[in-house]
Amino acid sequence: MDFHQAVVELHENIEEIKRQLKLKRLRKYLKLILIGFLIGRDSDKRIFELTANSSHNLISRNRVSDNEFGITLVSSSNENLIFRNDITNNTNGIRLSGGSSNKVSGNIIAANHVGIGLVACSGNYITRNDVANNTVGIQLTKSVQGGSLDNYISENSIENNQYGISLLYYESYNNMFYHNNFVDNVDQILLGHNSSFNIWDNGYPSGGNYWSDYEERYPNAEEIDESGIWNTPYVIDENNTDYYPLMKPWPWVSASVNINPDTLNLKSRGRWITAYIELPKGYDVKDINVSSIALNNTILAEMRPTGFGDEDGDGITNLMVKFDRGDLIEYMLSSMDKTEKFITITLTITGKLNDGTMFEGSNTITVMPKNGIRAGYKFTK
Ligand SMILES: [Ca+2]
Ligand SMILES: [Ca+2]
Ligand SMILES: [Ca+2]
Repeated sequence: MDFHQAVVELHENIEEIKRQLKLKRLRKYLKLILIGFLIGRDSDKRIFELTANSSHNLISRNRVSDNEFGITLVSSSNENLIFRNDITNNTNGIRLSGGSSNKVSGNIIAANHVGIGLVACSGNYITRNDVANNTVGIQLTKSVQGGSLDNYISENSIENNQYGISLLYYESYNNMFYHNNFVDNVDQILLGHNSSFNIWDNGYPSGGNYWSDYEERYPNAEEIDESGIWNTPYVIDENNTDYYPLMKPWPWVSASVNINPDTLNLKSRGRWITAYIELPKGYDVKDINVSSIALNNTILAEMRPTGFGDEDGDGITNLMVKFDRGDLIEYMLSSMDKTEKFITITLTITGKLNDGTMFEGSNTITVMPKNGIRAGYKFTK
């Protein structure tokens, strides 16, 4: 099955699961939140363990720290999504063993012994994680079942680890690493004496990875045309070369987003909902391509009206865009439990700058699906 299709189905599955478990209510009682099926929590400190053959689970928005094993997927656990967790100070942060088509994305993985460990697994997607200050950032290793092959590791920030990536065994090969930022790891990549072939770029002009030690190693390198790619490959060893190293860190800009109204009355006749988007230092909201802006990958921003201002008065200019309120309400009604009295919904806005740099930011609003909101009613937590 196509992986993206699998993720779509996973999301659909999740909505059904949430309805069944009424996790919205459980959320406030749980320190550790798993959205999905059953997870063991036993005395040898395996906090989140999906047992063998566990598939289509979402593990999201948990804080996992000070465990021997943080999040573990045991053999043949496939097509799970480990998304936006905060994983710190564990011996093993995330460990995938023997599974495939799992997606590990958007997690903060810091100060673990091994941040993400892949053991004898193939065809997994490790993307957009922030992997910093671990002994080993990402480890691809073997078991008696074999090595780790054909995994995609892209758009991660891999910074200040002792070893950025560890690939010690020749049984692990044909993994693809591109659009990652390797910044100030003591050893960017650790390979064994007997290494195998892995892919370190996505061809030209898409490019390979950003290496913080590049200019020190290749002081005479030059840019290929105006591609943002160096003309001299970054050689890791004889089987591992990034042929198209990036001159600048891969951009994935984190935007600050405020969506109004904070509470959405589903009976309201208003025409729009409004989003105020700020970008971090070094980026200009005037460079945002409005036609690329979408809400939850579903609803496109209106081309007008738009505007610039400083809605929250913090001195940072925002772009204001509008979304059709009817479209949003329709989208929400199709995806939520209408028997709930109120629901807090996270809305994620994505878009691109004119140069192709992508940004993303989220904000929550409250919705009262059943009764709407009486005039003057104030919602307090
Ligand atoms: Ca708001
Ligand atoms: Ca702000
Ligand atoms: Ca502002």
